[in-house]
Amino acid sequence: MTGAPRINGPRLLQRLADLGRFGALPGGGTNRLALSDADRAARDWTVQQMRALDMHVAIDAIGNVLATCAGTADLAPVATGSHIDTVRTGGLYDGNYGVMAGLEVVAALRDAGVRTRRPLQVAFFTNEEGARFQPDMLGSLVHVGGMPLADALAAVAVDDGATLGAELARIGYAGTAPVGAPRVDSFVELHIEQGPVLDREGVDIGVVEGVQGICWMEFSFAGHSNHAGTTPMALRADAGMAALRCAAFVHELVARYGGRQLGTVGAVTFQPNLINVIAGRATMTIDLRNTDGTLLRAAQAEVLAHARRLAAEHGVQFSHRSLADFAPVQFDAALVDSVERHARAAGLSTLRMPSGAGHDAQMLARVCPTAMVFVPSAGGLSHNVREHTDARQLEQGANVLLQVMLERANRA
Ligand code: HGY
Ligand code: MN
Ligand code: MN
Repeated sequence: MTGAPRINGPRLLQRLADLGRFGALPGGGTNRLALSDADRAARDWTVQQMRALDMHVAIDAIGNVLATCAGTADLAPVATGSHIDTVRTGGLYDGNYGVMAGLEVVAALRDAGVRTRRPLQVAFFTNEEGARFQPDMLGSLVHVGGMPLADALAAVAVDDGATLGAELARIGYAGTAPVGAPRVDSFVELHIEQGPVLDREGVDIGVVEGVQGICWMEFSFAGHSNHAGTTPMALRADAGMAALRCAAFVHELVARYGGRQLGTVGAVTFQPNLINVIAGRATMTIDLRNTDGTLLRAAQAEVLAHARRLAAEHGVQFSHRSLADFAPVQFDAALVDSVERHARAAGLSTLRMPSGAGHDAQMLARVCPTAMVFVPSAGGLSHNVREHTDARQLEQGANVLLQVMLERANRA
């Protein structure tokens, strides 16, 4: 053994910069939608990195990539990882950091001549973001048996109408490894916080105790487009107005619920979307989140009921579909304690907190002991090209991941 294993910070940063080339935006940031050409290139490069570390790489039927380095015993692996797809206005770190740090853990252990008892696995999961296909965390959801493979392959891209299955085949990632019942001992995901808490409090490590519930819906209103100047208000079937008043209701509901209730209307489309034409159709997305599953359900029911009332008032048809529906998740207490213990042993400040963002870890928690490690996001920015985390913080987080995985992989 050549000394205690330590993360090689410059090597981790170099991998993150190299990965950032795929889908790089001119002014900085990343646009790497799931199963796009940029995603294919990033996948190919990451698989190359995995193979260069002598890891066995398996690609499953939903395109998840699972790289494993053997342990001294043939036991279920201790896994880590995240995603390398991004939103259109992504940064360098969301998801990418967890995958590159996982590879750095493997490289650091190899440098130190350390072979763990249990195998170590580094994964990246398909379509975590949900920006192109829904639901989000689709690949890890299929991985753990939470969504039938056929349903996932039939998912339709919001940008160009391609099916997920066709896109997987097109980029060469329609793998053969089975999905639904993974052999995994535990899962620890390292991720940037993507929120303001750690940065504002000046805390080094977020000890994540769970993930809040997520409810994504698409609402559609269908009325009649007509002339904006000649159609009396009482004779209108204005789909656009119904949608906008529904968005205003979401804003009012969140203020009324307070606490940890969140509500976002991220996308609204009108047809024909012209200044002097009453909108005949309006489609909108609604993202509701809460750490309390009961309150989240109540918020969802209120928003749906109000949308129906608005549709009746405006004389328009209303329809909706669920795009994602995940209950809040609690992580494994012992593994969460391990994250806190190793962070403090390294002299780092810690804060226990829930995750505001969805993560693949919330899916792995269905099948094995799971925890997450957060590092600060400068200014709380994420899903934004200016997303940033200091090099020192990135290295600190990776060292905590290394120690947690090492302890877990070598336990009796
Ligand atoms: O939406 C989310 O929380 C995640 O980034 N997919
Ligand atoms: Mn992420
Ligand atoms: Mn994200």
